[in-house]
Amino acid sequence: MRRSLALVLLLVSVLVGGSTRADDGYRLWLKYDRIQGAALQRAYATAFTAIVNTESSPMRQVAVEELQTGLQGLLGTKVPVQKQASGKGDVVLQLNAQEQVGQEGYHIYRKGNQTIIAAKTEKGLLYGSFGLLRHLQTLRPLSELNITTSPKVQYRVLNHWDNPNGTVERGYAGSSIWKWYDLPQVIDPRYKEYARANASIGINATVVNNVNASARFMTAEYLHKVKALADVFRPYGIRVYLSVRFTAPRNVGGLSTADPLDPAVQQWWNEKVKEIYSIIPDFGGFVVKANSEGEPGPQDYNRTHVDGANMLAKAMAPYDGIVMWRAFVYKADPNGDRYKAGYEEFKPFDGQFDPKVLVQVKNGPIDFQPREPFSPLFGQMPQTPLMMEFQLTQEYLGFATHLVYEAPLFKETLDSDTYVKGPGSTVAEVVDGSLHGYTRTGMAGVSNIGSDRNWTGHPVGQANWYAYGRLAWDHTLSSEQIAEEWIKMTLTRQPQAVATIKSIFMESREAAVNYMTPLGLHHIMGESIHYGPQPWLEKSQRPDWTSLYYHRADAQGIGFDRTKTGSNALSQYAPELQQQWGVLENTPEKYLLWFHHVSWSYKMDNGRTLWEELCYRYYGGVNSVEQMIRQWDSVKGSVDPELHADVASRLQIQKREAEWWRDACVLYFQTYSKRPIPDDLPKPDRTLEEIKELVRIYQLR
Ligand code: GCW
Repeated sequence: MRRSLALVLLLVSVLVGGSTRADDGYRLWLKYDRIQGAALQRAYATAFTAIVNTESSPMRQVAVEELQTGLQGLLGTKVPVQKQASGKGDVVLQLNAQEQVGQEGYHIYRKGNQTIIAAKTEKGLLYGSFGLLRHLQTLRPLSELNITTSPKVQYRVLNHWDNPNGTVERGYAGSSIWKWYDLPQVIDPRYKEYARANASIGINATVVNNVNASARFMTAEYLHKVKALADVFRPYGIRVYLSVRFTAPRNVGGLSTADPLDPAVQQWWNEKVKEIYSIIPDFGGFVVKANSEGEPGPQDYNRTHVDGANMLAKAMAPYDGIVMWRAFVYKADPNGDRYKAGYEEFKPFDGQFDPKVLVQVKNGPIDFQPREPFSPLFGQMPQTPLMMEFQLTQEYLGFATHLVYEAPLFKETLDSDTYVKGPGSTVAEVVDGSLHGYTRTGMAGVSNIGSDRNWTGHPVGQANWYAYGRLAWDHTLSSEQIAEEWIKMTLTRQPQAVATIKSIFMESREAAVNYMTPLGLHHIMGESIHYGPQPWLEKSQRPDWTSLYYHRADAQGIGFDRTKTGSNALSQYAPELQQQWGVLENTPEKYLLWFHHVSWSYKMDNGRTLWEELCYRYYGGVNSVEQMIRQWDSVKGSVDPELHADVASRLQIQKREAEWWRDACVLYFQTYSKRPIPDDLPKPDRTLEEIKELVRIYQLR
């Protein structure tokens, strides 16, 4: 009885109210909710009364479908699609070879009462359609409808670290969205939503499996599953790529070796690639993690990265595919410096890779820390296209419990000056090819997407996916602008609330750096799981997996000397940077402990000692989170209640964990500094042993 009453009520509320359902985040930033405000509503409604499309093709069809859905949602009226222009209120999709845009770019402009989306290719039309909708979703005036834009890099890639069993390495948003056991017969509707979201920000490549790769994906059985995904993604301009296990010829090919110089191995790969293209004609190519963290690679056969990468590139020769070879390598050497490993192994190979190879480099030299200087490889391999690899999933940024808007992190790396061709030779210009004239360019982001209803676990994780795509398209966009777009498209369009949320976003990354790893500390997190603080980690399977290896705290001070008196990792950078970062007084405080072992009594710019400043940073980080909580509270009426409550609860966890970090690090480093916590700061109300116990609980099996 009760149940049927509830059902009736539900039905009535859906019929009457339409949107009584709370916002669960599933629609991402493609919400298209009705625009409020009479003036803008009127202006938009008369400007867009029909969609004019003369050709039919799968890509045009999805562009038109998106425009129709979007306009209907935003304007509240159905907008018809027609073949003929009506002269006013038309949105016209127009191919035009003369447009001054790149192959994927577009030009949107007003011509009389019409809006023209012009491009050289259908892909440009697709991106332009999303571009127009974004303009309206963010409430920009019609008078500003004159947009010319083309992507700055060619391969705009999402890397999924998704395993065949449905788990996601470093994934915090549920399980994999790929249902390998159901494919190819069952096509989850999510695949299409995923493609729409990516197309809307210009992502054109997806690597669907983990770089710690299973050879399974090289079997016909699995290639047909991958093909089913490729078929869904194709109209959205997205090509599918696979991570390969270097020993696949042995694992699934029946060969006794995977030596890249062995003719039988080469033959196997040639045939495998041929088979792949017969199944997926627009297959994008391979990603390879070789001789890194135990993964197999050419060095197992006394061959080099070049031998391995070029063998795969040769197999790709007849096709339009590429090989993305990762430079994330380091050896367990207690006397070495992991910082230097990528450069040492790869720099000597500059100019030797096949033209189809891009070397994929993580933004920093260690591993996606809250803050890292840019990897010294950028700028130092002028003859080898280097791709940027960012991490969207928050492996070192508090998983899905911390609100950290990552665009400022991405921008910090991209805007860094390498000085390799004089001042102003930024990392972004290395990556977009303009500095060294790379013929291929790319950016990869390690995905934060999972099966959670809202895709990313933390609702703000969506903003990181969004920001990554926008920056891969155009690295000159500002973090603020991207934040504002996403907030307006996803959370609220009320100006005051937008401003407040934007300010939360903009302070969030620095807050995390302060409560986790201020002043250039790095790699002091929980062992293996990478959750919570563990600066006291002194022993592990490998020396470079401990915390001590990195912070080097002792009675005198703290930090890793990477100058000439230490590991001299600095020698891998341009002389200008060696001079800046090599001298303690000239080193930006944010990088201090990356490059110097600094005395506890060292005087900082503000007159405090290093020890005092370290304490203030940790306490400041927690204060920032408290401030974020208050700010988020203040926008309660402007954001969907369910979503608001979700973020509010996560902020509470973030505060609790920021306090762990603070207490753990201050108390632990105090055992070396032997100095008091400054008087005006409250003392931790627990002991170091108590926090150690907390961290231990999370590491129990
Ligand atoms: O960040 C580290 C992660 C590993 C990951 C590795 C990599 C896929 O802890 O889980 O493995 O980097 O980038 O290869």
